[in-house]
Amino acid sequence: MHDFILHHYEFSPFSEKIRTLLGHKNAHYKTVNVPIIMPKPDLVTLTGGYRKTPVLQHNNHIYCDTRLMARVIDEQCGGESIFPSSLSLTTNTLAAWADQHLFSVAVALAFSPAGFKAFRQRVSEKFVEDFVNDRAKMRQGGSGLSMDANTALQLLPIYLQQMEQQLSTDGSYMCGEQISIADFSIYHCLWFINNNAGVCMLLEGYRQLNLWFENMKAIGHGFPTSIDATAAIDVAHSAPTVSFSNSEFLVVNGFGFGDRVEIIPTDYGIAPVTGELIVSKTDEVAVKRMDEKVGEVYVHFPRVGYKMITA
Ligand SMILES: N[C@@H](CCC(=O)N[C@@H](CS)C(=O)NCC(=O)O)C(=O)O
Repeated sequence: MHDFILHHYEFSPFSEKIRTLLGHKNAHYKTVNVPIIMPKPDLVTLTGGYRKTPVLQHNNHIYCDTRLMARVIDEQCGGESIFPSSLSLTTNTLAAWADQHLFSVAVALAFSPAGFKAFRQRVSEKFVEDFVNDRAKMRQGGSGLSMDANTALQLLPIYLQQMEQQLSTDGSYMCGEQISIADFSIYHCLWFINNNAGVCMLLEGYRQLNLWFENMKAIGHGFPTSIDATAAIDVAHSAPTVSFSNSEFLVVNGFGFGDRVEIIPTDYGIAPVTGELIVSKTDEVAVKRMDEKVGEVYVHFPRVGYKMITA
């Protein structure tokens, strides 16, 4: 039992990455269903502004971005690490490529004529309109997720073919015989494509890759129990406060312990989170913030994909 609370929604690919990782670790955890579009008042109360999905909560610690969440889960759940040291650069780089680039391909396919038609058939017209407006707003001022459908249709078979070749000659997983973060990051993108009846056929015909996909799917989601957002907020509120020290604090770009800062995603959904900088490591920062509803919370981010400015 690790007391994790995953704030997610079912059809979110990045949530699927984390659900599958929790499944791989045989974890028992709680889940809170978050709205698919803004407003998300309960989630934003916890994060202080970050609106993306998923968010991982551990008592009064709030982890934004699956890049960091995956490391936290891997460390706290134990078992064989999905971050093998001997393949550190290979697995992390491949995962980052999938989370950014391959995800953009998957999103572009979801918005392609065939993908969008299939999506429309599953939801109401009103939801389609609200969803499109919400995602357009989320992209404003950002740089990510701008690929067009033709580019995606051109790129996908190249990548699938490369995966097929590698899996046919070099072990059951993306980086060899051991499952790694690269598998989870590639999986959620292909899962998203596979879930869309208008584009799922693009994944057909790659024997080894389909085997790998079925193995990843068979991992499942572990042991989730659903709770409501109020219960999650209560968990944060009733957790004891933590006193942080600057003994392992890394000064980067002149930002010191206790400075008031804003942390902002650099790709899309660029809402800032403001607080007092209390954790600064190689690829993790966290701010302390106070909220009437949740009390004192510590909001953590990876460094990759985020920038920090003085508040
Ligand atoms: N870099 C983020 C990306 C997360 C992301 O883009 N999630 C999508 C859903 S899968 C999202 O936030 N969409 C808008 C929303 O849910 O509000 C991560 O790794 O967690």
